[in-house]
Amino acid sequence: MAADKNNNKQPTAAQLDEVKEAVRKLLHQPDYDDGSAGPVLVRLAWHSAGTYCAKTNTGGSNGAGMRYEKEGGDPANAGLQHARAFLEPLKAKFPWITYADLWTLAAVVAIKEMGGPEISWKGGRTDFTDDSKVPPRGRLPDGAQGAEHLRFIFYRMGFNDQEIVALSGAHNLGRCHADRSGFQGKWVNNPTRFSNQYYKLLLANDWKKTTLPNGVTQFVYVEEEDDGAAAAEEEGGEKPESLMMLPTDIALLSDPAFRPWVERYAADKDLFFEHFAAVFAKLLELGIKRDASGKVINDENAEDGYRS
Ligand code: DDH
Repeated sequence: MAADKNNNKQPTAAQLDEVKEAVRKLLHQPDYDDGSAGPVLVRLAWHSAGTYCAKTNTGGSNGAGMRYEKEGGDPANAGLQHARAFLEPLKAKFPWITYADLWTLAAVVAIKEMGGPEISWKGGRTDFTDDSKVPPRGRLPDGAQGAEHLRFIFYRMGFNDQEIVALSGAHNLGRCHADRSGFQGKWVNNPTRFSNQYYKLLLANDWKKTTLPNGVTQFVYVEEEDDGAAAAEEEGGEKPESLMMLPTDIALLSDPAFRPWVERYAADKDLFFEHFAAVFAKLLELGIKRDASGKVINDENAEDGYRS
């Protein structure tokens, strides 16, 4: 009898715990960026899901299309090969999990481990077996643009203004790399600790437009040198790195519908954590159809999610 594609074998809780533990163990990467694989893993999950188009029901985290050049080679995804490489040994160790599930689960584990909220995650995503269903390039946001672009991109996925601001709080984590996106620097002083610092800094500082040597425009804030920093410098320590914001981050401040949410999240960390957990879980589910029991309903061309 032909296998029922909707009846894919789900991993046990114990099996998933093993994967989660393995993700936790790989987060500490002393020679990579700020010492953690966490931020780039979060970005991998976001870019895998952020291609979703509600109108055509295409894109989204199902399929793990970034393994193919068509999506992986999108300049918007530059640098995410590092995230995929971090997870490759886990895929080898736990071959029963699909890439699409592993990438999304890793982000949820990383956010929690970096001090963020618990995010609900469901498995059952499948991996495409060729690139025919990989979404077209150009669906991810361009940091050089403004509020209109943010709405164009995120409304396409089915998000509203509040959700756009909550999702943007992921920029508490990680940094920009000139050789990946053209932008340079981190948003907050501790980029491996999940917090609402991003919103506080957005509001508190006077962000100055600057053009980098590569011609890219971003916003910077150079911290006033306090006595501590001056002393550290005298002792041969390094000057604190100036923080940055993308033009799209600054758009959250100037837009009348976005700004009140920036203010609320800056003032109330618990509210931000609660809203972020909800919106990140929604992001990871875009385009995934489930039956009443939560099992993924595959279409006829997809591979089974789980193989023993
Ligand atoms: Fe982002 N992001 N992002 N971002 N993002 C970059 C880095 C990281 C935009 C542009 C950039 C989200 C939304 C937006 C993370 C998570 C999320 C970089 C730097 C650019 C550019 C890449 C590089 O040079 O390596 C823009 C534009 C938007 C928008 O329009 C709202 C969202 C929604 C998330 C999310 O996770 C929910 C993370 C994490 C990073 C840090 C990556 C790293 O390697 O460190």
